Amino acid sequence: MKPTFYITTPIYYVNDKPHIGHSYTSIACDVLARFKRLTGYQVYFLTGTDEHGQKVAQAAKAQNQEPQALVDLNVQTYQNLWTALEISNDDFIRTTELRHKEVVQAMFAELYKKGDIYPGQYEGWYCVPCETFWLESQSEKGLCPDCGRALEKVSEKTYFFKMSKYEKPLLEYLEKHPDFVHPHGRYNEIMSLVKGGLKDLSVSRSKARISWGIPCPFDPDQVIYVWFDALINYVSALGYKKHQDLFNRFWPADVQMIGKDILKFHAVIWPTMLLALEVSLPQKIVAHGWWTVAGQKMSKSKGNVVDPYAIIAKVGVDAYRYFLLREAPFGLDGDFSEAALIVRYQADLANNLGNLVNRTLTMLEKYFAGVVPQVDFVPHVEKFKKLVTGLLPAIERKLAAAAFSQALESIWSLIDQANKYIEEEAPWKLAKSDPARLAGVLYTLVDVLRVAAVYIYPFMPGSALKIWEQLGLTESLPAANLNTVTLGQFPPGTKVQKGVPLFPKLV
Ligand code: ME8
Repeated sequence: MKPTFYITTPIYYVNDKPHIGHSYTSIACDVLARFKRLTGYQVYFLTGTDEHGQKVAQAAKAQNQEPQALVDLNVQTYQNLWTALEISNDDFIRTTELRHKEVVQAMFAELYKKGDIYPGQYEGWYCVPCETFWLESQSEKGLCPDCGRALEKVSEKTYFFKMSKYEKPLLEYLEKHPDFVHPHGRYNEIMSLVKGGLKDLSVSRSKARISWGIPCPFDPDQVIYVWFDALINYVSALGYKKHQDLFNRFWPADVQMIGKDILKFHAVIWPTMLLALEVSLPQKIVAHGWWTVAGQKMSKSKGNVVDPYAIIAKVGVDAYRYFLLREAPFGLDGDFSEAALIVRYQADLANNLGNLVNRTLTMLEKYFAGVVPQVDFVPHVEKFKKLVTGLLPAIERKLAAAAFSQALESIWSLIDQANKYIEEEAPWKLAKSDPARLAGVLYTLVDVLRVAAVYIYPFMPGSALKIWEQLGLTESLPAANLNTVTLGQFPPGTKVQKGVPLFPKLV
């Protein structure tokens, strides 16, 4: 039995199109999913869309459409982008699906039966864009503390979730699991938030005000609050209480990746819901930083939203994936600029990786008619062996800490070393003076490229497959196992096939 790995992205709102920020979380999860598959894990990678709530209802109204028609249309923009970006999710959940709604209603009813959901009267302030209720004391001048927009005053019947009852159990859990929230600074934030006290949470809305949601199973006048509904996707997708084998195999999730904006929902509300339902808590919530453009939040009104397709058209899918993960340390904010993207493209991809592939294959074609030689002496092989042996533990450690940029640096140290090797060995001179050594040098270069391609695959699947193909390798790259990939395995006699440059000059 393979060990398992369950990873989730947030489920994105479908009231608008996805931008680079949304793609960041999905790409990061995709890298982890692909890496885990390459190290022998059975992976379940979930993403999806959050389709209920007032935001969607208002967007539909503004477009003179039924909410269901709008979400059916908009969900495709997410699905199409994930296909374009080669996101390898195993499942895609939509909160309007029956499999999800059934679980939400069952959980809501279970908590009601238990007394953890109870009726009451809600009076307070509501932020429509954020779908969040605020207390008078939390808001200044009637504005939302998160987005700064005007709050609406509401007074209505509601059901509350007894979150206060789980304050102590959550605190104890957090104390025992200091890795529950990553990075550690965010864990500290959550600790102080919980220590500050948890209030009961309003988890239903009057149907008269918001009808676009999952109906409360025992009160026809109420619909379930969109966040209570949305968080449950992580277990409804596994068929909670329906497909127990799938659920037991993958739950609790290993990594729940989110942006820092929704940390409180995932590290406070979600675990208290699970504690109340007596379901295990996820292993780890990983919160990443925020992408801005020229230091500004992306927004339609500012007209600075970066369209993923424009970037793909410019530098290709893989450079896009590479840039987002290489440029900014994962927990911190990053500022997107086309100038920085181009610098990375030229330096790391075109001049470094692309050039290494191109030079190696050109020399192999020139000196050995494109056939990988049989060799018994490989100059400086120890240097490469040392690097390759240390690579897997280093990358495992870095990816476990969501340090994507550092993991890429480690892979690039191998590529740098190979480029340096060409300069040091000067194969064009060896061609005249020492053909045996030349064979050894070129063998090492294709051998290093073979290993590098497997490590690159989770980050840039398309480019890794192109390198693989140009190297003439026929076994399946996605089926490789990094635990057994080492140097010295390149089959002599393989005919390489130089193709078009991996990272062509930008026009
Ligand atoms: O919050 N930089 O959905 P959402 C980095 N439906 N990441 C960004 C980003 C940016 N500028 N903009 C968006 C919701 N993201 C809820 C989630 S989960 C049960 C429900 C990413 O469409 C980041 O992961 O607003 C953030 O947390 C998520 O998109 C929010 O997506």
